Amino acid sequence: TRLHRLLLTGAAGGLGKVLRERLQPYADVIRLSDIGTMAPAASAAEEVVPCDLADKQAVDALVAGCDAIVHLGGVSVERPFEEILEANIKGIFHLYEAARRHGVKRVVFASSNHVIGFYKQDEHIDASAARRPDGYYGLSKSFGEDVAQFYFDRYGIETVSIRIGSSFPEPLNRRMMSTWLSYRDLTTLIEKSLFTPGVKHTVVYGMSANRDVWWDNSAAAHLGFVPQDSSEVFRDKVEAQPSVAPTDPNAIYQGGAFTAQGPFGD
Ligand code: NAI
Ligand code: 15L
Repeated sequence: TRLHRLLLTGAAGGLGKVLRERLQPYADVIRLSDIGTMAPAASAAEEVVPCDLADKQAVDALVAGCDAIVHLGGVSVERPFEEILEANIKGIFHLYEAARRHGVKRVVFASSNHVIGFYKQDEHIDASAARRPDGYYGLSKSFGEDVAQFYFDRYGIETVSIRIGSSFPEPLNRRMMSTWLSYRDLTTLIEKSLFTPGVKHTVVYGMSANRDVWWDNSAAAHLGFVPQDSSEVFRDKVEAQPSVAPTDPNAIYQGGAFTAQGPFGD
């Protein structure tokens, strides 16, 4: 299956740069957007459209003419609330309002494990577990998931909210042995999220086939996502790192260090 025009927000970011290449086969044109610097369009199959997600009118114009959206744009770490409010909270509202106005029927939302970050690492949860956001960032993603549910219930816009674990070239620490999502598996999961019919609002955990996982994806089985990679191949390298104290949030909580960041001096 193939789209005419796919919007990718957050295109200048770590995952956006990877997906700029890897999502190309799924659309005639990929519209790339970010507030940060992007490489110029490499061919007629790319459109580069700078946009601040906090600017409602700009987002409305950005979404016009697109068939589907992969929404990665926003603040991706814990930051003062006011920054998160503009990019993530207002940003996702503007995006869905534009989707409604322009008839976009499918969104893939980069949610985060930080919506459930206060569960402990010895707890096993599925998508129906009550959310336990671990900071302003996690709260904004939790709001984003609610926005996605609302726009489905009210307007029939379908979303897959992917609670991404840790998507980097390799797991960077012991916690990420459980949360790691390879770029290959991320790409497959986004493809499934774009093209599986009838997803309504589906919540799925974005993790590879790692040995010790905390999350159960059976509620998202209809996506047919079968991860191919595993953090296990990096185990020796990660375990050569200094050990983590049992009192360190990185050893206790699913959200790791995010649970102990902030409140930024106010
Ligand atoms: P990133 O920080 O590298 O990319 C995010 C992009 O959003 C940046 O290029 C930034 O300039 C852009 N952005 C920020 N504020 C903006 C605004 N007001 N208007 C327009 N663009 C704005 O993050 P990364 O790692 O590429 O993550 C992409 C998405 O996936 C983010 O939404 C992040 O929260 C989510 N995610 C990523 C995980 C990972 O392991 N990489 C884990 C969980 C979630
Ligand atoms: C996230 O949500 C962040 O965007 C990413 O930078 C990582 O820190 C990741 O979570 C993680 O929990 O490892």
